[in-house]
Formats: sequence, C-alpha cells, structure tokens
Amino acid sequence: MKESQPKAIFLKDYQAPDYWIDKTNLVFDLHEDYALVTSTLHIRQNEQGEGHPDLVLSGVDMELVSVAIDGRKLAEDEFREGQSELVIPIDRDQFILEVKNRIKPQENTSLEGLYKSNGMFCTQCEAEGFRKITYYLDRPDVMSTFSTQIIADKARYPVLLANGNDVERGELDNGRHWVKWEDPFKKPSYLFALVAGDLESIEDRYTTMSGREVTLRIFTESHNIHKCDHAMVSLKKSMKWDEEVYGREYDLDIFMIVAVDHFNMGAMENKGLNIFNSSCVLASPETATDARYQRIEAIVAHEYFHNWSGNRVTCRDWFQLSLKEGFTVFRDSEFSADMNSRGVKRIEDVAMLRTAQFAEDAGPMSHPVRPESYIEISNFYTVTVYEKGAEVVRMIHSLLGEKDFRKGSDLYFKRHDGQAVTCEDFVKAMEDASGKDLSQFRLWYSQSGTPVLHVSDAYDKASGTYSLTIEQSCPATPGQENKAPFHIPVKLALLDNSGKALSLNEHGDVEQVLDVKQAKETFLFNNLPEKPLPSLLRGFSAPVRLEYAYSKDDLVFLMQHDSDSFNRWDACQRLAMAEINQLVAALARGESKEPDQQLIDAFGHVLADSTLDMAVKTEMLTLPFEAAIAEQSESIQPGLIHKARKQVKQAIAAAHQSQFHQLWKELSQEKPYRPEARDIAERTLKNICLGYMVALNHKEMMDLAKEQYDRSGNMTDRFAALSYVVNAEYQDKPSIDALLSDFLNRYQDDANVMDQWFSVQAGSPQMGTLSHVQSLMEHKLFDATSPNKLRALVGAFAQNMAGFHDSEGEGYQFLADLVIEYDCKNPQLASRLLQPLTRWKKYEPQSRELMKKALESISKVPELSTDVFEVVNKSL
Ligand code: 7MK
Ligand code: ZN
Repeated sequence: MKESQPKAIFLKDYQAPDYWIDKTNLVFDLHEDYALVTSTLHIRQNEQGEGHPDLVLSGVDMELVSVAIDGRKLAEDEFREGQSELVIPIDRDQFILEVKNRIKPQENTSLEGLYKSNGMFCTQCEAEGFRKITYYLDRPDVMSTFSTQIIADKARYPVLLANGNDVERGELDNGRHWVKWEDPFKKPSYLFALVAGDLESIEDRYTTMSGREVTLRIFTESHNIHKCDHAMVSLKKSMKWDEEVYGREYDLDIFMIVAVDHFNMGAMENKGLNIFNSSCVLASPETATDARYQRIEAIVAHEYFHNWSGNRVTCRDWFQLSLKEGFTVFRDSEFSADMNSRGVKRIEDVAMLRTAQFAEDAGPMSHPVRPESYIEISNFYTVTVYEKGAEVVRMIHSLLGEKDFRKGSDLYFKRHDGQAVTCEDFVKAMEDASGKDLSQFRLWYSQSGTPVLHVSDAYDKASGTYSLTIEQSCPATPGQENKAPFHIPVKLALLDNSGKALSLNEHGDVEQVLDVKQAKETFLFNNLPEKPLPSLLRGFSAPVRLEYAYSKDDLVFLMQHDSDSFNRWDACQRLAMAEINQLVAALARGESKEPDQQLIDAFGHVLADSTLDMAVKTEMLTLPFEAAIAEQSESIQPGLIHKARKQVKQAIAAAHQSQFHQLWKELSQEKPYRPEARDIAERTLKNICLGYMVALNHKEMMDLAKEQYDRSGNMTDRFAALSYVVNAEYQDKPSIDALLSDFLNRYQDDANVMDQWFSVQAGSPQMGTLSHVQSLMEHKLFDATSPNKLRALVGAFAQNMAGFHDSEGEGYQFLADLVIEYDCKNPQLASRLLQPLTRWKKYEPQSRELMKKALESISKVPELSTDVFEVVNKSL
C-alpha cells in the first residue's frame, strides 16, 4: 500500500464555492523555454458564506512569481503554497488578485493545460487542465468573463487565438506581436482555450436564423489546408440543424476550429475556439474512409452543439458530466441520423453500446450515469456517461414525444442560461414542460448496471387475449447490491403470421410504448385472432438486455418481416450470435461442427432481398464483432471466438459465393467519390461482399482484392482491400508486404493515414503478433509522443483477440510495462491503454491469471498517477 493514497471525492460533499470570480484577465508571454502568465481576477465573496474564509486556488506544476491584492504585493508570509494549491488569507468581501506564474509548455507531455504540438502552442483544459496554467478556482460552477492577451514571436507564431472576439492587436520590438481576445459570455475555466502557431485557415460565413453574420474558420498546418472542406460543410449543417430542431442560434461573431496532431481525445468545445484532434477534422477522398468522413461530421456537430448544451448551460460539478455529454451525444446522434441513414445510425450506436458500455457496466469500473464518487475525473469520460447518458435522454424523448421534449429543452435553456446546473435540473425542466412524472425514471441516473428484461407470453385462443409478462432485474454492481425497479419504456409491435403488425387498440395503432415500472408486470392485448410474434424493444427503446425465448424460426421470420429495421438487424445478430456460441462450445470440447444451414440460408435471403434498404442490408450482413461476442460470454475464450466467427463467415461465403461476387462486380463501377449516404451504403455493401469473397481463402479472390486496392481512387475502397488482404487467413506474404509498402510509400507524409497503416497490422490475427508490434514501435514514422499513434498500434493490438491473448501472457505484460512507462508522461493516455486488462475476470482461467499478474505489476509501482491508480485498484 502506498503511504498517501489518492482520495475519493463524493457528490454528497458538494459545496458551493466560497468566492466567485466575476472577471478574469489573462496575459500570456510565450517564449521558447517558458511562458509567463499574468492573471488578474476580480473576486467577490459568495454572499451565502460567512466571515472571510481563506481563498484556496488550485494550481499544479508551476512556479509562482508574485501575488498581489488590490495592487499591493504580498509578502511571503501572507500566503501559503501547497503541492497543488495556493492559500491566501482574506480580509475583505471583494478584491482584485494579481498572480504571476511561470509554466513550461515545452516540457508538458501530459497534453493537459498549455502544451506544444508540432511547434504550436495549444491547450486542453477539460476537466482540470486549467490549474496547470495558472492558480484558479478550477471548478465548473465558477463562471467568469475572460479576456486573453497573447504575446509571442511573430515569425514563429503569426496566428494567436483565444476564446471570443479579437478586439485589439499590436507589434512589439524584437519581432514580437500580440493579440487581445474578449469573450463576453461567462464560462468556467475548463472552456478556456489558447492557440499560437504558424497556421493556415479556410474561411466561410454563416447567417444565423435571426440574420447575424458569423465568420467560420478552420485552422491547420499549411500542408493539410486542402483537407478542411468536409469539416466546414459539416459545421454549417450543424449550425442549421441546431436552429431547426432546437431553435438554438450561435452567439459570437466568429467560430473557429483548430486541428492539432497531439491530443488525448477526439475534440474539445472551448467557447468559440474548438480544438480538435487532427484525425477528427482532416479528410480528402484519397486519404479518409467513409467511416472517417462520418466521424468528422458527427464530432464537428457534437462540439458545435456543446455551445448550448455545455457552454451556455454548463455543469455544476463533474458528477454532472452526463448533463452536457449525454444530452450532446443524443443531439449529435439525431443529427447524424437526419444527415445519413437513421436505421444504420441506430444500429451502429447500439452495437457500440452493447459491446463497450454493457461490458463497462458489468466490470469493475461500473458506475451510474451520474457517478457518486471518483478519484480521478478523467477516468469518468466513459461510454456510460456518454453513451448510456445519451440513451437516458433518448428515453425521456420517447416518453415525452417530440413536441413536449422540445418544450422541455426550450425551458431548460431559458431557465438555466448562464448557469452551472445539475442532471436534476434537466429532468425537472422536462417534467415541468410536459407534466409527465419522471420520479421513478430518475433512477437511471443513480443506479448502475444493465437491467435485464425477461419476457414471457401466453395466448388464450378462446378469449383472443395475448398476455406479455415482463420481469426486470439488475445485477449487483460495485457499491450497489440491490436495485429498485427502473421505469423502462418498451416499444413493441405484435406481428401476425404474414408479418403484418396488428392493431393494438381502437385507434388502430400498430406500435405502442409500454411503461414498465414494476419488478414483474403483465400486459394484456385483446381481440387477437391468432398468437402473434412480439417485436420487442423496437429501435432499442431502452438500454437493457432483452431475454425472450425466440426460436430460430422466429428470428428468421423477424429478419424478413419486421418493419422495424433495428429489430430486423437484431434478429439477425441473435441468430448469428447463438450459432457462434454453439461453435465456440463445440471447439472447446474439441469437436467440429458445421455451421447451421438455416443461418446460412437466412443470410442468403438478406443478400438477395431487393426491397431491403441497402444501408441496413450492410449491417445485417455484418456478423457480430468479436468484442460483442466476448461481451456476452460467460468465460471469454478469445482464440475460439475468433475461430468460430471465421468459420461462420467462411460457410456463408462458400454458400453464396457467386452472389457475393456478382454484387461486388455490379457495385464496382468507378464513380467520383462523394461522402453521401447513398454512395457510402453502396461502397460499404461492395466491400462487405469483398470481405466474404476473401474469406474463401482462394488465390483468385486475393487477386481481386489486390486489384481493387490498385484501381481505387478513394481511401475507402483501397483501405478495405488492404485490410482484407492483411487480415486474410490465406497469407500470401509477398503480396501483403508489397501492399503494405506501397501504402507506406504513398501516404508516409500523412500522419492520420499512417495511423491506419499501423493499426491494420496490429489488429490482424496473422500479423499482429507481439514481436511485430514491437518492431513497428521502432519504425521511423512511429511517434511515441502521439496518443493517436499509440492508440493505433497498441490499442489495436490489445483488441486483437488472436494476437493479444495468444501467448504466455507476454502481450499482457508488454501492455502493463507500457502503461507504467507512459504513466509518468501522459497519465490519461496510460489509463486508457490499460482498459483491456481490467476485464480479466471475464476470461477463461489461464488468460485470467496472466492478465491479473500484469495488472498487479502495475499496482506495485510506487508513484502511480491518480488516473492509473484508480483503474488498477478498482480492477484488482
Ligand atoms: C468525447 C471532452 C469533450 C471523450 C469523448 C470527448 C472527450 C472525451 C469530446 C473530451 C467532448 N468535452 O466534447 O465531450
Ligand atoms: Zn462532449
């Protein structure tokens, strides 16, 4: 045990701050070996407090130069400097504090606070990075207006940016210049941003719904300037959508996005100055896949939407993180659904939720959407807070309906504009606007774990009554043994034997939302001429595990007839999952088993069905991912999961070989690249066909893939071909090497494309061995200071079922050693890289022990960061 253990912080201990900061004036004097920060704060005591408590400001990794109050410099005995705070005794209600401090952005490898990326200065302050810049009340309920002056060498840093509008600029002697920015909107320190660098930009304009003109600018290093157009188009679409769907208008004269290569996350919504991981901005047809185009559109929208859901109305404390993130993810997913295929967006989101979030909720880090305690807040930027949080908002949306939900959001923004509020305030606004009682619904914010719905049914022919009995339960999670029943919206339809949805009431509605509220409840449906087949949890109306004893015939029927595209896909997944599980069990017994013919035929039907939406068809033809199979396993057998899935894929490929080939050919006609939903669906389907063809392991099929690689003018088709060849069981080593080196030669100057080159190798069951990964870490294009590179190589390797787990635990120890190494440099990254090991309890005995051993080796390190400390200790 460590001498001083990091301490947990509890939601129940929340207290309002002793002081407010009404105005914050910052001056940054940027130099090559240090930066001098002068902070002038207009501070006022919180009227609810008594006396004059000490002022306690947070600050880490900095050198204090001077402190003055109301113009008088304080002597050394008039304040105390702690490890991570500055304590100043106070004798007045209101005062101006001036602090000067020095920081070293050049040496800041944590990528929090002010740091350098490829020679440019940039910031990341959420959640608690501002305290690495200057001493402050670095908590989201302290909201202040900011002005920021940046002084720097003009030749090296011609572009100087901060939040708000630029109001003044000037030149100094010795080649330096300065710009002053003012942000008229009050904000917490986590939304502060600064950028200084040699950047180019593209510019556009947007006229808001009330007729105000806004300048839009996207900044990047000059060699990437031609890759910003898609982000700009996405930004304008987002601005329009937020006006149309939520009535929300942009509020400053300028909106800026800056792309940086070294970034711990995807992007950040700093007021008026969003900073993005370059991988979430830059795209051209030759360098970005369809998936990348769509991700960029979604992330640009997400950060833009934060301007209201996050910035104008912000979080009171970090336990409320889902207030802004859950709501904003819901908003961006609805936006993406409107811009592209709604059915596919829902399927993708749920597939992700079920694998990543369900796994998190069943593991050692399980926490509610609104956590009750944390040691390190950076560890709570999770799929639970984001994705499950978005599902909770989605359920409110479906309980209230479109119109009342909009009334609720209008009320929320009006009531709380300029405030730092809680999840409770959000729910209350929804309740007040709609008149709906959400008291039981609130449990979704406080109870962790994934509820299980067990559904059974009965039909009484004589009376024509069909009864559905729904039992709910929720497994115990850390700190929560017993749960109260949730309020669960269960959307359903009842299908007759021709697949038609029966009317459920006198209005002729064929779809209904059941308000499930009790541990066990029975719902009756009358006047049904025959026993219907239930289509349950349509559109995935709640984030739960659904258990209903569907027969194979039922699932095949739903795959063909359900009018809910999500449930059609889900039936397909259930059928395939059951089959793969059986194969895994057979392989574990050392038996061989042929994949089930009914499944193979059903996939043939999907392939041939010309009425099926092409985008949904692509999803249906995609077998459950290995991670999804693992998530629902009792005891994960990584190697067998990989084998069994491959076996099913090969069987489907063999049975429908000529159809796949035919369809692939039809869809292979060259046309100009457009990142539009229809074209994307066509390319996806074409590449899925190619994937099945390659799975056949014939040389001719490999040659077709290579041909597509050579012929393709866009990255989507080229990368799909490369990836199939590299992942194929049929290892034609010379061709693989030739393709990989061709790819390297073509794209070596593009860091984001090279990430793909690293990850396709690390993720391949054949190539992604520990020794190959280690050799790639020595590659000249591998940048060990780049989170993107580490995630691409090591992150992909750790998800490789065949490669990572196939050893004497060497992969595990390699990951553990890397986590230890990176923990001193970039704790956030280290803590994220560590995640795969935390699931050790779910694995079969041998892997399990080895994973545990690797975790223990981390826990023995004396000076762990709070980030890694928390994750390791909760997992062991
Ligand atoms: C998304 C926080 C930021 C994890 C997923 C994002 C982050 C972490 C983007 C960084 C965001 N506020 O907008 O949510
Ligand atoms: Zn966000």
